Amino acid sequence: MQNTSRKRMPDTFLDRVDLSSAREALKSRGYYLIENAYDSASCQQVRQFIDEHESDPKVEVNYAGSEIRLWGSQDKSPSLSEFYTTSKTLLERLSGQAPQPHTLLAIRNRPIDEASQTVQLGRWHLDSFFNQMKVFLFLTDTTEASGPFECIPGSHRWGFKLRMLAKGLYVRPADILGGKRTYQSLEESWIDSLSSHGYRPQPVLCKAGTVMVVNTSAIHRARPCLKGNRYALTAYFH
Ligand SMILES: O=C(O)CCC(=O)C(=O)O
Ligand SMILES: [Fe+2]
Repeated sequence: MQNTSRKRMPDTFLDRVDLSSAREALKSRGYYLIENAYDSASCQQVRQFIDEHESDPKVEVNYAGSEIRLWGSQDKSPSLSEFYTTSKTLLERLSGQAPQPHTLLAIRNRPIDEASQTVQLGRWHLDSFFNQMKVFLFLTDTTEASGPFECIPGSHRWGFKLRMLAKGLYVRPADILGGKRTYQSLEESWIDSLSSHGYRPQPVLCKAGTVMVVNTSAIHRARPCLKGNRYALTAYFH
């Protein structure tokens, strides 16, 4: 990642990505990890950026103050802009099509109040029924307790999605009136029952500096953060 104080060439983790392995993992599992994409100094610099912006008027605060979201972060620092552009190039190389820019989210999670059910439940979802790629950069080591990204491998496949659609589990007639799709918030009990059919949620545990490309039409969530801090960037495209 480009350092704002000293000019140097941006890191090119792109050239280390094995595109055919990445495509294969995205097809079979729904996500692909690129370890050591950024060094710890770059991660530290972005964490500092997030902390410095926590009181911005436009910051989104969720889960009883435990989560802050800074949208449009690609316009707020050269290093974040560089990550956004690199993510776009990565998706372009993977799919052969240029994605349309949308936004870069910088997010920080701190431990939730474990007594509160409302901040824990209702997190499982699909971003979209149709395939959609996002690029994450984890800025802290993710652990079982830090609130890792979790997804159900294989749930991004068309066979799975169409079965769920046909069973009325993803979209319901009432969605038209409510303006929200059923798949935008899936019941925990249903997620539990999927495990007995071999579709088990898996946390993505990795080191700070790891990049993840993920198809967010898979069932996924950010597990509630119970311990430590969680900082990440998420690049969105259309
Ligand atoms: O931050 C996360 O781990 C997941 C958030 C999420 O659901 C998303 O970005 O689509
Ligand atoms: Fe999501």
